[in-house]
This record gives sequence, structure tokens and C-alpha cells, in this order.
Amino acid sequence: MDAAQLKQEIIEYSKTIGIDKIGFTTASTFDELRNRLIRQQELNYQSGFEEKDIEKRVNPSLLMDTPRSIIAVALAYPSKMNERVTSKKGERRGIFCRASWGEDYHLILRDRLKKLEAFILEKVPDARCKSMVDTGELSDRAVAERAGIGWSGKNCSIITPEFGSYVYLGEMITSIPFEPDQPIEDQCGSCNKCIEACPTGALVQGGQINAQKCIGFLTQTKDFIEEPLRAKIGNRIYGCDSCQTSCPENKGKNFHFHEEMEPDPEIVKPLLKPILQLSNREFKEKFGQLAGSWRGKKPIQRNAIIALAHFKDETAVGELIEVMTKDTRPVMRGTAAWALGKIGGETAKLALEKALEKETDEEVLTEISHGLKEVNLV
Ligand code: B12
Ligand code: SF4
Ligand code: SF4
Repeated sequence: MDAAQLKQEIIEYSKTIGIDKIGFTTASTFDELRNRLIRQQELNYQSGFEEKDIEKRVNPSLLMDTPRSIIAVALAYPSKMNERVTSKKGERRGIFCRASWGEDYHLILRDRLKKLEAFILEKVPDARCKSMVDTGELSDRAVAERAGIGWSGKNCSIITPEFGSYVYLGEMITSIPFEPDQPIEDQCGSCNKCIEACPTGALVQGGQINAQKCIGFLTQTKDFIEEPLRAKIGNRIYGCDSCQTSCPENKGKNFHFHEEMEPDPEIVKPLLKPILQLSNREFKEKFGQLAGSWRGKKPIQRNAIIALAHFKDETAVGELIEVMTKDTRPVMRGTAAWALGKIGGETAKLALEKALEKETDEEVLTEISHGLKEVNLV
């Protein structure tokens, strides 16, 4: 079978297995990306979650012997929930970003790519295929851009004309020389809405991010978050969507093609206070299926504390005092002390004063002192 016919068959088959967009590109090196990655590294603008070996990121022949093409796939995810939470007045909730709604997308895309791989191997038994989603060496966005899935927006996201930027990306390197597709022209024009909407100024210019300042990154860290950035996090428990919700290209884009991606509002918009008390088992049971649980319980609990401070939730003072005085993790104790300072009140003040006498960890002591200064201001 010739590659042109197989390409057509793959496109047709992809539609039947829940792949929403597919594109083809060569397996040549990503030279522009190489320079960009070096620059990002020099500026310390990377998150640290990226593959460290830049050459592996830009040269597919280091990942497979004589690769001839890359197939890029995109799956659209919902931007609005079909169901709403039933909240009582005064109950405060956090929010997981849209890319963490429903079942972990890595599993969903891997399933689709596995099916695609089986289809190709049935047609060409000696073909070689290597698939990856997010955690692979390649830049999923650079591959998608070159394969014509979408353009690379000023918010850094790949924006498809059909589904906006609410798409997950994955790819398969193959030994088959498919005809490449053409990239899509950049359609951002003079728009700057995403840059203006970014709460932390992480988008330093169109298409360039300082990941260290991105809330998407901060919510995934495990340590103390720098004080001035905490207030910007608001009630985000995992990830951030501001540079996507502000994008006009996403207006009206809300696709519910994949049942597995349907969010349970009680899980992705969870009550904050119960998060503070979760055991490891309870955390796994409630949040374990989400992509946003990959860093474990600690960042989610820390972010829940930050969110309670954001709401100045006086009903949480008791729980926060528990955390400040009993939690074994300094990050939790210190962040709780900071939150008590933000919320204020006599009970918070007394608890902070007591904690100042008993606490021994230096960082936590600093947070308690700051908390006390704040509480006197509230
Ligand atoms: C590390 C990482 C992060 C980091 C850093 C993000 C970043 N922008 O670099 C953090 C934790 C902050 C993050 C956040 C998010 N992420 Co993320 N992340 C990744 C990961 C693992 C690597 C990204 C990377 O290498 N970045 C380095 C930069 C330099 O390269 P790049 O963005 O990949 O490639 C582009 C640039 O290099 C640019 N470029 C190259 N040369 C030049 C030259 C010039 C002059 C310019 C202007 C641009 C430019 O073009 C490339 C193509 O667009 C990828 C998965 C993967 N393996 O690729 C997911 C991935 C990018 N993330 C994804 C998502 C969904 C998100 C969030 C929306 C999640 C959320 N809601 O919080 C946010 C969005 C933040 C943002 N505005 O980018 C999706 C993006 C889907 C899409 N439609 O684009 C990916 C592809 C995962 C997936 N498989 O679906 N992420
Ligand atoms: S995800 Fe949020 S913090 Fe990160 S660049 Fe986009 S708007 Fe800024
Ligand atoms: S908000 Fe405007 S500039 Fe930013 S990605 Fe969307 S279209 Fe491009």
C-alpha cells in the first residue's frame, strides 16, 4: 500500500476512534525550537517539568532509528460543565483547570494512539511507531504546529480553528514517509488579550512564558509559594485557564465529544475545608483519577489553604489552626499561619501568638510573624 493511500485510511480511521484532529509532519529536526529552548533555559524561564536533554526534544532520530514522519493528534475537551455544584451559602470551593476535568487525559490519548498504532501495524506489519503524550521528549506543541493542527498563540497554546485551544495533544513518530501537511497561519494579529489577562505577568511577550511565574506551574510545586504570588492564585487548586478563557478564539468553544472527559463538579470544584483533612487514601479515592493529582496531596492541600485565605473564610479558622499546630509538614503549617493572618480575628491572633512560642521551624516562624503583622492590620 502506498503512503498516500494509507494516510487517507488513517485519517478516516482516526475519526472512528475519537481523535478529533490529525495532522502529519516530517521527522526532521525542530531547529527553531532548539534555539527557543536554549534561550528559555538561559533565562530560567522553564518549569523543570520538561525533558532536560534539549537535543532529544528537537531531534526525533534520537528517539527512533530512521524516523520518517510524525503523526500529531488532538482531542477536544469541554470548557463548560454540564452539571452545576449544589452549594450552600458561604461554602467555599476551589477549581481545577479544564485540562484536569474528567479522567486523566494521558490515559485517554494513549488509548487512542495505541489503537492508531495497531491499525497502522495491521496495514504495514514492519512499520515502527513510537507514541507520546505530554511526558515524552518531544514538544507536543511544536509537533502540532508543524503538522497543521493549529497555530501557536500568544498565550503559547496551540489554537485550532475548530476547537480553539481546548485540545490535548499527542503524537506518534513513525518509520513511514507520509506526505506532510501545511502549518496554519498565525491568526492572533494585533490581539493581546491573553497577555493582559495573565494574573502574574507570566506571559512576558507574545508566545514567550516565564513558567516560574505561571500559576499553572505554581499550583504544581510542593514548597512555599512566594508571598506576592499567593494572592494571584485565588481559588485555583490546580492549573490556570485565564490566558485561554480570555482568548476570543475560544468564544463559544465547548465540546463534549468524550464521555471520559466529563467533569464531576463535586470533584473539580471541590469544597475547600474538607481538603485540609484528607488522608492519602481519601485523596486517591476522590482526586486520583484526575490529571491534576499527579503531584500528590500536598500541593492541592496547600492551594486549598491559599484559596481559603483568598475568600477570607472565617469559618475555616478552626481548621487552619489545626493545620498550623498539628500538621507535620512545615509548608502546610506556614501557609496556614499566613492564611490566618489574612483572615484575621481574635481567635486567629491568639493562635498565632501561641504558635510563635511553640514552633521551631525557621520558615514557619517567619510565616507566623508575617501572619501576626497581617492580623493586626485586619
Ligand atoms: C512544561 C509544560 C508546562 C509548563 C510550561 C508551559 C510552557 N508554555 O512552556 C507549565 C507547568 C507552566 C504548563 C502550563 C500549562 N500547560 Co503544559 N506542558 C508542558 C510540557 C510538558 C512541555 C512544554 C514545553 O516544552 N515548553 C517549552 C516551550 C519553549 O516550548 P513549547 O511551548 O512546547 O513549544 C512552542 C514554543 O517553543 C514556540 N516557539 C518555538 N520557537 C519560538 C520562537 C519564537 C520567537 C516564539 C514567539 C515562539 C517559539 O513554538 C512552539 C509551538 O507552539 C507540554 C507537553 C510536551 N511534552 O510538550 C505540556 C503542554 C504544553 N501543556 C498543556 C496545557 C493544557 C497546559 C495548561 C493550559 C494547563 C493549565 N490549564 O494550567 C497551562 C498553559 C500555560 C501556558 N500559557 O503555556 C498542553 C497544551 C495544549 C495546547 N492546546 O497547546 C500540553 C501540550 C500537554 C498536552 N499534551 O496536551 N505546562
Ligand atoms: S496559565 Fe494563567 S498564569 Fe499561566 S500564563 Fe496563562 S494566564 Fe498566566
Ligand atoms: S487572546 Fe488574542 S493574542 Fe492571545 S492567543 Fe488568543 S487570539 Fe492570540
